[in-house]
Amino acid sequence: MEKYGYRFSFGPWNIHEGADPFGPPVRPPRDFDDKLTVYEELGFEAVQFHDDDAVPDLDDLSPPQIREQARAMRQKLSDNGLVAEFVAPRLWEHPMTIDGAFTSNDPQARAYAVERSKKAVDIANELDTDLMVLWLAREGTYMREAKDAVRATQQLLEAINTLLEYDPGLRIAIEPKPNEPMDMAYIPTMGHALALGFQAKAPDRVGVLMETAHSVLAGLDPADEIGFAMAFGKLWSVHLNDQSGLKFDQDRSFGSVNLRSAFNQVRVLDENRYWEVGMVGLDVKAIRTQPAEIATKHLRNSLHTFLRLVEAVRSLDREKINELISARDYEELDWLILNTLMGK
Ligand code: 3MF
Ligand code: MG
Repeated sequence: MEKYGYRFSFGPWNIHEGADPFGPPVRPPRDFDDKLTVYEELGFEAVQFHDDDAVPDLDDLSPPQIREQARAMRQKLSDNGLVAEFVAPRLWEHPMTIDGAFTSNDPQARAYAVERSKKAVDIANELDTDLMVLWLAREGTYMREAKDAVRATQQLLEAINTLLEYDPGLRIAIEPKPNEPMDMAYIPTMGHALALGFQAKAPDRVGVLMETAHSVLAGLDPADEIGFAMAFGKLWSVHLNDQSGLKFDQDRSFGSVNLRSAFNQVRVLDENRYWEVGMVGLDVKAIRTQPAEIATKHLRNSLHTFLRLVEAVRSLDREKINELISARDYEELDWLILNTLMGK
């Protein structure tokens, strides 16, 4: 399989049991070691981690115990020919984060969030990655009057500064999402994430992760969100997937809902040499109906769709496109793209 210089990653949560808010799991859990075998089988080279994917129950462990377990995980990765892409602190499940993590109204909860994130940095170091992803899941409101948006923004900045200071080699990629689990999130779009990063103490070490479904949920174009971040050299990771309109976060296979949008995401990534700066992360979930023994096809499909779209982008007749642009014949350009997507 020609990969055109791209490296692919996903997280262990992308092989999951199919539970949703209305029903229990429909597939048995696969243990982590078993999931690791899927990576090579499907052509992936890197693992995305939540801190507790790498070190389970880390809240109950001391920093040296955490480091030791993370080292064991690194060994396991290298035994499987894999590397870690990033570590993300899971700041949305512990009772301390019910009212938010870095922006909680409770100072003890805020302290917990910072301590937990420092542990995630330690894990990243042991896993030999300099990248932390911050999905600010519970930083926002259900009840607008319960929080102060100015103060919350400053608290987020302080937390980021604390982490940058804690590890001078750390890079942070903020993953914006407009809602879910919160009604309204404080960092809903690429613009918000980048603005926060530019204000940080070490702005060169703060970038972003663009997730397709999150951009669609914000009513924005994922390819333009990618382009905006790449214009500043700030796109350090992606969660490519798909999303059918404004509903719950679906994490559908890449390109399966809106192939033209997927094409344009690949186009902007490829034209700007994304393979040189980041990995292609696929944050996709099998739909609930998929039988357990064949529940990794969403990963296969997403990776192959990406590669097929790279081929489509590189096959475009640039001269012809420039002619059509000069003639302002965008209808013909439309037809050219549709034909490319339909296989002529
Ligand atoms: C939520 C997400 C998350 C994040 C992950 C890493 C479970 O909508 O997309 O995936 O991507 O926590 O930051
Ligand atoms: Mg994601």
